[in-house]
Amino acid sequence: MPVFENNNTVTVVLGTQWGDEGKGKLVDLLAQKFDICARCQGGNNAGHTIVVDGVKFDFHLVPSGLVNPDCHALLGNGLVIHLPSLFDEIAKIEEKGLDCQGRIFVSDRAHLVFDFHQIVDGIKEVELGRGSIGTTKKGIGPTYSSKASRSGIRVHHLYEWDVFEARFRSIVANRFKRYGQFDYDIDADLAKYKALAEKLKPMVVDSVAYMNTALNRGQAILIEGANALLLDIDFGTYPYVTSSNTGIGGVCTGLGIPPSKIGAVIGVVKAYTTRVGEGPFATEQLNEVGERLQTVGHEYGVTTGRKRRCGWLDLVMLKYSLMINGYTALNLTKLDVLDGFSEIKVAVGYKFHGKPLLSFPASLTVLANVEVEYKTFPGWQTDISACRTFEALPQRAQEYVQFIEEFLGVPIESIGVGASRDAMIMRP
Ligand code: 2SA
Ligand code: GDP
Ligand code: MG
Repeated sequence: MPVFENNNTVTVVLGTQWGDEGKGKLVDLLAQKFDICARCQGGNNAGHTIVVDGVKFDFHLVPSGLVNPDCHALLGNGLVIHLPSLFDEIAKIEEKGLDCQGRIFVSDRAHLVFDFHQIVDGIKEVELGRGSIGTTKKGIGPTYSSKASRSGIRVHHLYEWDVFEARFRSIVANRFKRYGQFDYDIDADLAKYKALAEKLKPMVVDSVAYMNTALNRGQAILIEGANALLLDIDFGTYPYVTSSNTGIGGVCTGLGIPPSKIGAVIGVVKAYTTRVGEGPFATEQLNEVGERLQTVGHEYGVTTGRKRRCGWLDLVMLKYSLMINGYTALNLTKLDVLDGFSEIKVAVGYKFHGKPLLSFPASLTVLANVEVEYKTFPGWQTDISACRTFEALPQRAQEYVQFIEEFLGVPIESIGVGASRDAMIMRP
């Protein structure tokens, strides 16, 4: 798999659908050959599961490349970070035997998520009632709102305590005005952050200098996207999206590297589609097919434990995702989940009021009412979990993969056939 094109570009892994495609597993696998693994957006709404030698790791804020003991991890300026959750996550990873000391770095420009942001996330969801987004309630939207409205608090503010305290008191007072006097101990939180600032200090870096120096030195850098393109604040199914740019644009704005430094862009595609949270989902199967995908694929949220909604693969959506992110290669995951199906469907077109749609619609009213045109494939009904070459796959599975590849015009260079690190077919 040609993961680097030359030493001075970064390799990017992005989610192509609504998340949980298996990005963490690919990042962990690739990271064995990288010096640095960096996250550029999101927060601990993300959940990435990695299984190595029977040990399961759940990553939320920490980049998934950390399982490689020689890999350093960077949380870039585009992230929103809840410090207590970051330290809990590091403690849990270390309990599993991974030494994180001196390997995790945090941008001084990243924004901080506080408990009041998480409380506000919950209140906003209640206010929305039947129109709620189905957020993870991790405070992601309220923190990015603070950032955009210029009242946010960044990591470097922790080391200018007077500025930190003044901004903190002002933002909480503002939230009380808007959402009522919810239960919140400001002084206790300030004391907590004074201690957290000291704990964080050795990890704080100027991430722009860190990234660009590493690039100039020719270090191999892997960027791990969180969430996925259809959850992007601009290009996703707005407003049922997260609050960051989850597509390729977020790589530059979230790390401070120029677009010319982007090399391979690997899109991770689940062999079917899932979504957590609300919002239209054209190929959703509210029937036995959906239930079976959910059960066989163990489709539960890594962060919230919510059941993921399931449906067939949607190539109309993927073409749109490809247009925006420009994938140079694809990783098809969870093909093994389709093993037992006698027939497998793939969306190849949308019609609205009888007319074909030329592109993925912006309007959710349109998306919720499209007629989906499917191509049906006969299932292979064979266990493929032990296959390690493309040729070892049943003919029908090969045809399914080749159809996706030809429809999108992008090579599928790796295929997941199980959750563990080694359950991956690498195509030369
Ligand atoms: P938020 O919390 O403001 O980012 O939620 C806004 C929408 O974004 C969706 N979202 C996700 N979708 C898939 N996976 C995510 N991560 C976890 C996982 C999710 C979980 O890996 O399983 O545990 O539930 C993730 N994070 C955010 C969310 O469902 C809303 O639709
Ligand atoms: P991410 O958010 O994109 O990193 O994906 P998640 O970790 O949230 O969800 C993907 C789930 O599928 C995890 O439980 C993985 O262990 C699992 N997984 C990844 N690839 C495969 C695969 O090829 N086959 C199977 N059966 N499971 C996989
Ligand atoms: Mg996930």
